[in-house]
Amino acid sequence: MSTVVYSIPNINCMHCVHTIQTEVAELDGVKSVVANAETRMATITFEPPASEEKIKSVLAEINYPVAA
Ligand SMILES: [Cu+2]
Repeated sequence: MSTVVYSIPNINCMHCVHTIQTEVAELDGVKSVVANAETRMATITFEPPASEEKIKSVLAEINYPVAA
């Protein structure tokens, strides 16, 4: 099990938080997703077959790319 914390500058309201939490949670292996509109961060806990690469790819697809 791994936990990552990503900075996602596009998060700006509770709708963004909901979208991110719903979409990332659909990935197989993702155990929890907590996004925060104030800090613009998301904390994601996952295990295989989920991976950082897959999570970042979902976030980019839904228009919430992780800050470099
Ligand atoms: Cu929003």
